[in-house]
Amino acid sequence: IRRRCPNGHLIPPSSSRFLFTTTPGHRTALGPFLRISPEVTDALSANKPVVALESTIYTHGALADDLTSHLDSVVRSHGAVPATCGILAGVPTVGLTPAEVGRMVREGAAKVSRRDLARLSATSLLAAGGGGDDGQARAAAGHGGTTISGTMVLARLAGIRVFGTGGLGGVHRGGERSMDVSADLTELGRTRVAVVSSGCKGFLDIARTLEFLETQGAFVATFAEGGKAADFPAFWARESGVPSPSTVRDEREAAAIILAQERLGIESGLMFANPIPEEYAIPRSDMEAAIETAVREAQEKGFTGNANTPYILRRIRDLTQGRSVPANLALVESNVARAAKIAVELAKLMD
Ligand code: PSU
Ligand code: MN
Repeated sequence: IRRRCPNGHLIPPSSSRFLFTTTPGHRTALGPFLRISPEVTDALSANKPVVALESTIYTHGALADDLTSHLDSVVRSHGAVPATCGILAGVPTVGLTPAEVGRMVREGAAKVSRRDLARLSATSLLAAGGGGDDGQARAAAGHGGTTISGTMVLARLAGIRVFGTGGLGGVHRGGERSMDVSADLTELGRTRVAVVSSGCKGFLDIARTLEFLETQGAFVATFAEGGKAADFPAFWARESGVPSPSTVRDEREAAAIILAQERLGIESGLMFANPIPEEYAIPRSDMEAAIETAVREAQEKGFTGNANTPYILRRIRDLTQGRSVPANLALVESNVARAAKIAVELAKLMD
């Protein structure tokens, strides 16, 4: 049930609507909590295709925030509605505008995975609780760029089934000792959203990443012509030396798998890997020196926890600027287009 919030207290001046969660057995309104833009609200209630997009790629990744409007238009050009997710001044939001993302980047944002969502969103409850100092609570409310994990949680809550992005987090090299395993992987084990990415970057341990996803019960497939066998892609490279557990030939097949998963009531997520367009691909060996430098420096400088990946991403980008940036842009655009096409096919199958 989606309604306008009856309590004027927290509604921002815009006409944005809020979601009342509809978890079975929990039907009472939890309050004005998740803000969903009017365009996304309308698309969802009319069963039109919607594609979730993440905000960590702008706040802590290697992409510039001026790409937001471009990715939005890529989604639209394929007949779907874009829904960038993140936390804006303490309000978990689905359907951030490019200007809002720009504000988050300018003013600074925390990196938000599943574990961080509640803390950043809690400020709105303090303001609503009465008796508190509203202005103070609002001033303390921070921005959050949601990772794949954080974005999946928000997308699932809003009812969005498909999400397009760049690279998936994974098991880090040496992860069997450090236990640095991205929360993206456990999220795929528990949250039914289909993620389209170019696999994961070669600074990760791709073989262990796939082992972990298998244990988590996350479906993994790679787009391959004719559905032939293929590697799970390594971001800039189409080959990783690690075979993908399965392949799909086109968006329609991917959509059917997403729908079957839903009909079966399986709550885990799905990972559709989309190899980088051939003409932009960079051989693994060309990136290896930069990767090794970045991973070594991160270790020497003590970048652990959620600071590790952002350091490595930016360092690799700086060390390989000329080559990696155009490749990064091309693959994100290709993934987002693919996600939109999947969402369109899914809407047709559900009609
Ligand atoms: N890998 C990339 N680009 C990215 C990320 C990973 O090639 O932008 C970001 C994504 O938001 C991903 C997050 O969800 O990093 C994973 O971070 P961690 O390894 O700390 O879980
Ligand atoms: Mn980590």
